[in-house]
Amino acid sequence: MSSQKYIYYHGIPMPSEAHNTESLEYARNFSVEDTDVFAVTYPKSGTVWMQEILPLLLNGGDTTPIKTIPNWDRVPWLEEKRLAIVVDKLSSPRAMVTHFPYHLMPESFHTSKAKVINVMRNPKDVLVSSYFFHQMAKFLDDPGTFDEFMDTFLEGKVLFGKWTDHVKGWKSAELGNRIMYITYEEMVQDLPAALRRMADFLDRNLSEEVIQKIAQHCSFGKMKTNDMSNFSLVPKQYMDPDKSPFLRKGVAGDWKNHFSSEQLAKFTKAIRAEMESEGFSLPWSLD
Ligand code: PPS
Repeated sequence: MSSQKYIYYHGIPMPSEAHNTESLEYARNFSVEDTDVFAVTYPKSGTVWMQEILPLLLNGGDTTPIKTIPNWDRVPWLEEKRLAIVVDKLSSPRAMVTHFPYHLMPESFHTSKAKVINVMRNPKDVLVSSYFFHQMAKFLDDPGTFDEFMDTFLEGKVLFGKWTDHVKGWKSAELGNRIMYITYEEMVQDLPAALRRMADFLDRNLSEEVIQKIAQHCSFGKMKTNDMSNFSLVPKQYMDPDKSPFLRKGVAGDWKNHFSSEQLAKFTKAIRAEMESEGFSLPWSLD
């Protein structure tokens, strides 16, 4: 991995464009409040979707934040440089996202009552989404061929390290009823049902009308045309939508259009080997 493009923090590569030593230390020492809500994701698993969903669930469906504040300032990444700049402007309850593995969460997080929604996505679709993202995000390494990138991904030489390590860490987190697990696929299949589950978890009593309104505003089509969420505000030299839009396809199962049978066998074998000693099963079939 190019040494200029990534900073290593506790052995985990993160893009230097958005992270530096100060932002990472700031995150580690961050003072978490009991009312904070974190959406935790491995990259390309639904982070930006949660930046749309959380403000709406927490404020009862008021669309002002999603229409007026860019996603990175509205629901900032815990570990990124922007957090220190916008933290005082966050309304309470604060919503943040993070790609941090569980063991890097701030100390104050562990003693707080802050809640976590962990969104996991089928790793085959994570790989495909990440492959296209590496083509459009100029601050990341060129992914090479899909075959090469699969090896890079399986070796964990990608932003935030191995997918399996991230999932294992968060799945075994001992957070009791402070954590809720959901998959990207459940959200794609029935967004209103996913929103109801999240609203219950966050102790928000929302009417069916509000749930439907939130689902509509968080649909892939609506988010794709929301300039506060589609990264069109980012200069082309950093993110080039002509190579691939950030909101690319928004479906489950696109991997079927990209994996050969040999690649599927290799990918499945590698992920299985990493997961076999775990006490939980993945919510998707790997075959
Ligand atoms: S990042 O870079 O880690 O913040 O990326 P992340 O936001 O986690 O993941 C990007 C993928 O999420 C898809 N996405 C959505 N899918 C369905 N519906 C909605 N509303 C939605 N919003 C974002 C986005 O399109 C990326 O997936 P792919 O497969 O590339 O389309």
